[in-house]
Order: sequence, then structure tokens, then C-alpha cells
Amino acid sequence: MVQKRSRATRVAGIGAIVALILSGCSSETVRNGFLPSTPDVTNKTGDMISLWNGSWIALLAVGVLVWGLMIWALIVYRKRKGDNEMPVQLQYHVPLELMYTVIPIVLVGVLFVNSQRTIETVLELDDNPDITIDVYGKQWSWDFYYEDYDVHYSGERIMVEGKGDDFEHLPTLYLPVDENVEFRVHSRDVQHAFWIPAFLYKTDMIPGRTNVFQVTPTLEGTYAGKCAEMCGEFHSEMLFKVEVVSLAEFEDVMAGYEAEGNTGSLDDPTLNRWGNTGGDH
Ligand SMILES: [Cu+2]
Repeated sequence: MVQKRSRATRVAGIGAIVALILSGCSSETVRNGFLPSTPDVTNKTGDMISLWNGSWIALLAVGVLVWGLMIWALIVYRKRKGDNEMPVQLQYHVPLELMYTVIPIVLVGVLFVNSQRTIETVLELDDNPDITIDVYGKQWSWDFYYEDYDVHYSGERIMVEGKGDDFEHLPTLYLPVDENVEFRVHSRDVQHAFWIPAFLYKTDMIPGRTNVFQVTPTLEGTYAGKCAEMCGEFHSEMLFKVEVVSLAEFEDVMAGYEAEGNTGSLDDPTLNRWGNTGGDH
């Protein structure tokens, strides 16, 4: 009886995982979820995807070789009926030992150099980014300040309850396509992390510290964004969406913020974590 139940639980678990994967497939906002055949979403995703695929190919080749040798040895040298003799014991085989010392060192070296190269490209900062945006994480939403236009957007927490949901009120980050954007990443309270999964990059948001990165989105569309650091009770609702649009459309949005009076920086220390002066939310 107990066994039956545990099997049912297992089947249900596998079913849930399959459902999750399938729901991931159908979501238009999920890009880069299935490497390697996805288009470049930013100027930096290509390098990261190449590193990922290259590493997988190298490691899979090693895996296939090792598994092959293991299976071959298991079959060829299996104990046969009536064969009770100790097989030949091989020790201190210098060429063999050299081989399995040198090959892993070369492999790790190649992985290291390629990773280092990719990290340098991803973290590269241009002295003159086209657009600069301050991003503030706060329990449990986001503020965006578009420095070049001196306008801001202050998000509010949304409720995600499983059905219906509040996704149309997601805080929205607008980015112009093909422009190099500098993000300056801050936190108003506890540690958060700024993550746009499709961009294959995330940055910690640490109180009292500013982390900087630059990226050029290259594909217009809507992308999911989220906090990637457990930051309290409603961490799971700390979501946003990213709209990568043409420069003209981006400027329209900026003009809209200005018309609404959402001007000025959100860096004022008298602002509370909701980006308002005074009053509790
Ligand atoms: Cu969080």
C-alpha cells in the first residue's frame, strides 16, 4: 500500500515537471530557454550561448568516451563461468597515468580560458553608453529611472495568486532596440537580484552598493524579468516585464512619463522604499 502511494506520488511529480516544461514551451516571453537554436536577444547572448554549447560538446565527448570504455570493460572482462582466476593486476602504468593527468588539465585549461574570455566580453563597459537606467529593487517591486530623459517609473507589488493573476499590471522596463544600455543596479532595503532570463545575465542588488552592467538588446519583444534573490515573504511576486521597442516608441514612453509628471531622480534618500515621500504603504 505504502509502495503504491509512493509510486503515485512519483508519477504525479513527473507529471508536474512535464507540465512545467510544456508550459515553458508555450510562453512567448520565454526565449533562450532551449539552447542553442534561439536568436540573439542581446549583443552578448551569442558569446554566452557559444560558451555553453562548446562546453557541452567537449564534456559530452569526454562522457561518451568514458561511458564507452566502462561498458566495454564490463562486457569484455566480465567474470565467466568456471573462471576463478585473479585477472592480471596492472600497476604504475606511466603512459596511462600521464594521459589521465594531462588530458583533464588541458580540458580544464581550455574551459577556463574560454570562460574568462566570455566573462570579459559580457562585463565590458563602454565609456559612453547610449542610455543609462538606474534600477532599484525594493520589497517587492521595482523602480526605474531613465537618466537621459530625467523620468522615472515606480512599480508596485503585484499579486500572483495562481489564477487570473495580475500580470497586466506588471512593472514595465522599456528598452530601445540596438542601443547600448547601462544599468546601475541598487537596492532600497534588502538584497535582491535583477534578472532578465532571456538576456542570460543577472546582477545582485546590494544595499549601499551600485553594480553596473551594459547590454544592447537586439531583438524587439516582451521578456520576463524577476528578482533572483530570496528577499522576503513576497519575493515570488517581485516580477517585471521588459519591453524592447524601437527608439521612437521608447521616446514616446519617456515623453508619456514626463507628461504624467514622473520626472526627477528616485535617488532621494528621503524617499521611502515605494519611491514616495513620507507615508507608509
Ligand atoms: Cu526577491
